[in-house]
Amino acid sequence: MPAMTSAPFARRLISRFLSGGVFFFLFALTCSVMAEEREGNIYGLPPCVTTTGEQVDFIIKIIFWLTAAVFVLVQGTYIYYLIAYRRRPGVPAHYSHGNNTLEIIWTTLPTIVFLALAIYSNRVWEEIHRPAPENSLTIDVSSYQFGWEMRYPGVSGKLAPMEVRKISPTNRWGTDPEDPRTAQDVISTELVIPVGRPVHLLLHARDVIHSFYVPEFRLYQDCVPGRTIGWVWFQATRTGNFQIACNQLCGTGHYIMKAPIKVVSEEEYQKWIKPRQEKNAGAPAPAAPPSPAKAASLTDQTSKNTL
Ligand SMILES: [Cu+2]
Repeated sequence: MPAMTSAPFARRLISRFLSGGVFFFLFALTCSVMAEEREGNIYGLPPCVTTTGEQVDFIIKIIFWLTAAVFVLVQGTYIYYLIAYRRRPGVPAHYSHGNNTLEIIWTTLPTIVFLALAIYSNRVWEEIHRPAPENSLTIDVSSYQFGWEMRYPGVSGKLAPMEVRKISPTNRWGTDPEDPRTAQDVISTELVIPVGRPVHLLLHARDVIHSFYVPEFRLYQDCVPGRTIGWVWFQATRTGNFQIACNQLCGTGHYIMKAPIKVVSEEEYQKWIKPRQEKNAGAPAPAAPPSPAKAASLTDQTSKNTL
């Protein structure tokens, strides 16, 4: 190996360190530019706008502060012992052979905490998963490569019944073309919902697995081809504009798979839905789908399970 003088080596080390630093800085800058738009504190959770989301937040807060307290306690003790029992000339080392009382305490305490958290989380989970209230507004949400479509009930007030096995490039909602409600259904590329009213979603996928993800609603549910995911319901607590972002890597266009959500007052919602329902009252059968290229992947959907 050739002899290496210390000066060029040090220079090389510094330049590598600097280029690494510049790269890291640019990377961090890119990430921050790409990150979703947030209101207020960008380090905390995004604002929560659903009733069930508040319960999820409560659990997150309990777990966060418990973990923070344990972190400070454990690291504090560790640092104290490092300093108090450091190597000093003339002081003999102290050997500990364990302490049964301490062992019992630090095994029992976390067990109780974990059990309490499990029981409480389970209660919240059941609350979130209970059937949607009677007065819910039911909306069919359909995902495909690479977008979202919503189907609202028409003038009859009821969605045209659908079967997942009937979903195809020529019948993208799997409804019966003969049923008059099929033509009455209102199709939208944005999810418009009234504030303060329970909204029940029927989640569908036409091709591959997608994911309905709205951080502000504290909702995250996969949409699975061949199935109707029917447990998702929520009630918005305030108006605003949000976004559905597909959270399941579903292909090359995954990054553009978004749809706007508008939480509006009941009055504004009626103003939005009424003209559309009236327009469809005597409309012909639905138009062709936006992505006919996905025909092949739909042919094997035979199950009509409902979760
Ligand atoms: Cu997707």
